[in-house]
Amino acid sequence: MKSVKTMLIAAGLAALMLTGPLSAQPTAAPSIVTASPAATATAPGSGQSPQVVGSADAPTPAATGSAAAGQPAATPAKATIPQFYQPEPGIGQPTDKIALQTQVTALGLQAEWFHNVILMPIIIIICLLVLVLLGWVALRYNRRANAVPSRTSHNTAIEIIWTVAPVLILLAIAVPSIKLLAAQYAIPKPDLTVKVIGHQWYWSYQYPDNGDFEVVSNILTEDQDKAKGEPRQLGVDNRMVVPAGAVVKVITTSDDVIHSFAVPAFWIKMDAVPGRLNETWFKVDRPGLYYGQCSELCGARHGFMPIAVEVVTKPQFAQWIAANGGTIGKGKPASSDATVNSPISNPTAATAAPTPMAGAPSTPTETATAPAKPVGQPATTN
Ligand SMILES: [Cu+2]
Repeated sequence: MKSVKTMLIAAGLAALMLTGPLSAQPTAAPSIVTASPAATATAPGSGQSPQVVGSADAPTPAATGSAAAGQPAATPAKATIPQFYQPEPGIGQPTDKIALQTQVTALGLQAEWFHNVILMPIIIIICLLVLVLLGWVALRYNRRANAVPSRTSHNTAIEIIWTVAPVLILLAIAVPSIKLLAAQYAIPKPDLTVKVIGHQWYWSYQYPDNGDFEVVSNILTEDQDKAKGEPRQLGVDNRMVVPAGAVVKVITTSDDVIHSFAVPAFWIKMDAVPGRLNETWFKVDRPGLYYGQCSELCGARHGFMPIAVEVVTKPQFAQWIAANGGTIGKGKPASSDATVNSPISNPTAATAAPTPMAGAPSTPTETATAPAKPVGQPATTN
């Protein structure tokens, strides 16, 4: 059985090398070969989620360049998993204006203020000052206008000014900057933990607090985007769903190369590194649909692994958890409890999240992805 599978994968690889010179780099070939035992080892570990088994195998056929290869695995779930919100122009997706996306988290608003009120005025003033000085020097002190130049070589007052002024400017920037940076890393007590795993080239989301099911999220085709009214190349078949008003801790990791989980409207961007757990967080009060993209060049289809985060009400979240076969709290069916994410009803939230260290797999969550770690050889394939 195993050898048949290995032969199939080997045949696929041979075809890949003949047909796809771009993706079949010499470094990629051996690493995918080792993927065959890893992929079979992954299947039992993630046995509770049939979606995973199918899509754990997906990268190999997907490497042939067919976007549809990753799709069938997730299709069975699609019919029953509810989607609550439609995309809204100007919210959670790119717009025509030259500005940051509308921020929907407190940190995002803080960052937007820092950008608009501190950084932009300072840089505009500096640019204008330099422009005026250059123009003044060019016009007033050129050879014709100023045939006999001054011999002055030092001016203590000016030297003090041009040393002290930049120091003051840097201090004015440093204070709000460091405050913002610190706030991004000070994760409040989470109401929900979601483990985000990057794959070449799709995302999967594990919900360790809710029965540890996994959602596999693949990009939609352009026709599907049009039919569903999703923005081009941002629509996905299965979205990451979180409740509004909950502190969501996001743990990022990868099973092949380095990806980066970024949602501009939340002001988050965190690398997903194989063999490591990084963490970030967000809290969104406004229900809606927000898009992001992988933001670390991760291979041929890097541009085709969008992120769609749906922020829903708590009853909707309970409904979504139930539809995925998950649980609320310890073993309670999701549908019976609307207070999904209060830390009281969900005591595992704080403890389930592993600390962000690379180490031996200890939780079921980790063992599900750990066998795939050697696959990527990230340093070379990225
Ligand atoms: Cu990526």
